[in-house]
Formats: sequence, structure tokens, C-alpha cells
Amino acid sequence: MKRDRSIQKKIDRQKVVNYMRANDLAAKEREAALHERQERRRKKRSRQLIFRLSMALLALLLVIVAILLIFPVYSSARMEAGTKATVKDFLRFHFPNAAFTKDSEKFDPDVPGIYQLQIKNGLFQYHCKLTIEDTTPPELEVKDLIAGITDSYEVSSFVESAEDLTDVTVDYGKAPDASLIGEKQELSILASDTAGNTTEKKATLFLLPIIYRVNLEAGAAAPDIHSFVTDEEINEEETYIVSDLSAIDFNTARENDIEVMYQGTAYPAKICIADTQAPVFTLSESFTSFLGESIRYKTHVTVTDNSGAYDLKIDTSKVNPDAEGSYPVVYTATDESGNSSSVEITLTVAKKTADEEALFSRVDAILAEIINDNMTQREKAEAIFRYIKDSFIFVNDSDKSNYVLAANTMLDLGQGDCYSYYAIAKAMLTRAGIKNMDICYYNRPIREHYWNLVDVEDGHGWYHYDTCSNEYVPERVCLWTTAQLMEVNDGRYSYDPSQYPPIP
Ligand SMILES: [Ca+2]
Ligand SMILES: [Ca+2]
Repeated sequence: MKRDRSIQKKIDRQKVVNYMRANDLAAKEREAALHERQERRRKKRSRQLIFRLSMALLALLLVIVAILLIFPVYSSARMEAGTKATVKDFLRFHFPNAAFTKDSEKFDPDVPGIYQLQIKNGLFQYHCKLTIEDTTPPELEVKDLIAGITDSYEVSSFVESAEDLTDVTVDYGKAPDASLIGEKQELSILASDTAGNTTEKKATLFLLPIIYRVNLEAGAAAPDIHSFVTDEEINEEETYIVSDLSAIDFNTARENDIEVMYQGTAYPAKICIADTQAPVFTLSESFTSFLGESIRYKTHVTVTDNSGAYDLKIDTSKVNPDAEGSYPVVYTATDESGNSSSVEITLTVAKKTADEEALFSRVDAILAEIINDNMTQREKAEAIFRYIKDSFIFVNDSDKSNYVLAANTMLDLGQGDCYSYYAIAKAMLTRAGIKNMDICYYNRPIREHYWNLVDVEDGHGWYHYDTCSNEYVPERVCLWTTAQLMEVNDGRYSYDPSQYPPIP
């Protein structure tokens, strides 16, 4: 019986344990289920939050896009004057087809003001108020001024530059005192734009008791002290030019700084040389040149200028040196100060001719003017000599292939060398019926010289006759004896006597 109760107790304890275990398991399962439910709810709430935030963001973006689409243009804009602006500067977005309409007020970016603008973009038109304002003061550069006793000056004399997008007015901040002569005074200069912005700069004025600037034309003589003072009488010990004026080039346009003593005090002064006179053509003659020869453009003009220096340009663009004809040639001389003058001459390009008949008819026409039948042979030879001396100029060049060609060329060009002079003399003497002969000293390349022998039938026989005109033949060798000729012979007349008949 006792054992049965013990067994029964064991069984009961086991039941209690089992029951407790079963109860514990159920509790854990319930807890797990609860946790799972809570997790599901938390995840759901997160998803809902993300969804709502996304929706809100999307809505915000839609609103922004809508605003930009409906209002793509700034309703008002401000711009500093001088800023370049196009329709793009008034758009929130880049719209390639946006443009100002005809209703827009025209605006100049340099002119301050308020402008009503209309901008069209697609089907829509927008309004924008543009304010152009000037808040930038003018840029002002001033200079110090020295003024002589006869100079006038005003506020603009002190201004090197005054720049602003709008009009600038310049005025004194502190005005000069005209009674302060001989000492420097400080002024202030004000520059104001139309918007009222101002800039102030200091400048110095030095009023002199003398004439500060003496103006001269290039080539003028040096001035003396009286050019710098207004006093009629001066004490030359106290008032004089200090600087050495011989160091100044009075031909060149330039401002030269000098120093002048006036009543014992030294002052600065200037000698201002200007060149206002254009170069002058003292010779400009039409001339002939022959096919195949180089054209001597420069020998037919001479130019002078008061400055002593000039540049000569020759326009030969209308000349065809390979075709006979007459062509204009323009010479333009320009001095260093830019004064210039021009002349036009005619260049004749001709074929060189050795036509003797043509030469004789040309020579006959000249002789008809200078000799007549009442003249003696000597008088005729002298008339021909004078004509040749007066009519041709010497250049160190000629074609010496034959005298006819040389004489024709001399008549065409008006110039030639000793061979040309000999040739024209030969043609004229011959056509005048005067007996003549060629003579030369020939020792190339050292020296050669050509002249004529003439017999005027006065019983003397041959005379020397040299019409050539240049610095080496300064004499008038007209019907000279050999003794006369040898007195001036420096070598050019050293002919070989054995080649010629006796020349008394
Ligand atoms: Ca301004
Ligand atoms: Ca000049």
C-alpha cells in the first residue's frame, strides 16, 4: 500500500513535469508567432514610408518641372551697363528657339534704364523687366601741366583720358589759382558719369613767367631769348637761354626740352619743331626709254623737303617695258611727318633707231632754228656748241655701237655721255656743212673720251671741239688749239697724234 502511494506520487510528479513542459513550449510558440507578426508590421510600415516619400519627391519634381515649363523666363533681371546680353541670359533653361519679340523695347547695354522685354518660346510668350544700371565710376587718367605766360588752359588740358560707358563730364574739384606764377600748385580733377558716379585725381599745374613752347617749322633758324619772353627789354645777365641750341636738329619734327633763365630763375621750355610742308618736286620731266634697256626712273625727278629727308615711291604699275607706248608714271614723295606730294610724268617706251635719214631730218629742224646763211662757219659752229651745251645733260652711259644710234638716242632722252655729245655734234656739224672729224682717247677700262675736230675754213686747219658737259669737262672747249687743250689735259685728251692729221 505504501509502495503504491509512492508510485502514484511519482506518476503525479511526472504528469506535472510533462504539463509544465507542454505549457512552456506553447508559450514559446506564441512568442515566436507574436514576433513574426511584429516584424511583418514593421516591414510594411517601412515600405509604406518609402512609398510615401517617393511619391512626395515625385510630386515635388513634377511641381518644379511644371513651374519651369510654365515660367522659363526670369520675370526681372539686373545688368551692369556695358555687359553683353542675349535672350539666353533671361532664360532659366536653354531653349534654342527662344527669341525677343517685336514688342520688346530696344535696349543698348551701354545705356542705363528700365526696359520691358517680351520673349517668345514655342507657343508661349513671357515678360521680363530688364534694369540696366551704371554703378561703375569713370576711369580717369590725368597729367600735370606746365603753362607759359601766353598759354590758356582749361580742365580738359589736365585729362589724359576719361572713359565710361556713359558720357563723362570733367570738372575741377580744386580749381587753379592764376596768380600763382613761378610755383607748382596741386589741383583736383573730377570725372562724373551720367549716373552720378565720380572719380577724383590729383594733378599739378606749373604756371611760368615765360613763353613755354616756341613752335617752328622744320628747317627754321634757331630762336633767341626774345622768342621766350614777352618783355621788350631784358637784362641779358639774368635772362638768357641756358641750353646749347646747337645740339638741336632743326630739320627734324620733334619737341626739344630746353632751359631758360628768366630774371635769375631757371624754367623749363620747349622748342617744338613741326614739319607741315610737303616735299617739292623741283624737276619732273617726261622721258623716253628704249626696249630692252633698264628704265632709269630716278634720273628724271628731283625732290627737296624742308626737313631734308623724304621717301620717294614710284608707281610704275601702268608701264609695260616690253611694248612701245606712252605710260603714266606717278612719283610720290613723303616726308617723315607724313606730308606728301605727287607728280605724274609720261614714260615713252620706244625702239632704238639707227635711221640716219630720220636723224638728219631731226637735226635739220634744230639747225633751222639756230643758224642761218648769213653766219660764218665759225659762228655756226659756235651756235651749235651753245645749243648742245644748253640742251642735254650728262649721264655716264650710252650705246656706242654707232654714232647715228647714239645721236638719235641723245635727242630722244635729252641725255648721254661723251660719246653721245660727240655723236650729236657730228650730226649737227655735218648737216650744217662744217668739216669735222672724230677723235678719241681710248684706254679702256682706265679711261676713254670722245670729242670732235672741226675745220671752220678760217685758214687755221683743225680745232678741238668738245661739247660734253660734266664736272670733268668744266671748260668750254670750242674751237681750241692743241696747245690750249693740253693746258687743261688731265689725261682725258691724251690722244695718239699719229692717228690724226696735224692739229695746230
Ligand atoms: Ca559709369
Ligand atoms: Ca616736309
